[in-house]
Amino acid sequence: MPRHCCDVSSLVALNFQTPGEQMDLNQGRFLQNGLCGYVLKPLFMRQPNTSYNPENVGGGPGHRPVLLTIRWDCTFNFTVHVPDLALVRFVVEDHDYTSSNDFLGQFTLPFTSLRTGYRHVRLLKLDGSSLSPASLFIHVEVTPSKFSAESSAQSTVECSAGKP
Ligand SMILES: [Ca+2]
Repeated sequence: MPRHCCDVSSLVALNFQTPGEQMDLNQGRFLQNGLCGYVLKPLFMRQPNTSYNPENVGGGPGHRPVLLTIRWDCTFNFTVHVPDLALVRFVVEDHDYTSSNDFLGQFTLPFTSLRTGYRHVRLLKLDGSSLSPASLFIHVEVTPSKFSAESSAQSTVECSAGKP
């Protein structure tokens, strides 16, 4: 098969019978295009001789680190290295001391679809159906990252002392 035929598309096998994180990520990826099943790769991945390397967090094509700050009960800081490819997944689990942390709801969306400011994140059940009226009320902030290749802290969580 000529090389140019292989560059046209990528096929991914996914078991659509099993709900879970992989299905959530898949649906989140295609959310930005109305779940039509087609999303164009970013330009840095479509160039014939791209040197993009997903394991290179120190630079390269598509690498433009930003700091994602989510405020809820706590403040969560994440360094996002390649925003054009990143997905953000909110997961809510119960938390008790007598059983495991059971899944309650989730919502996954592309980082590029995330809007800043105060937002309601509507939660979905394990099967992808709505968990209405359950939602998260959060504050989203995106700022240029001070990340450097030598820096080890890529994500942090800060909670106020004395909160109930
Ligand atoms: Ca539990």
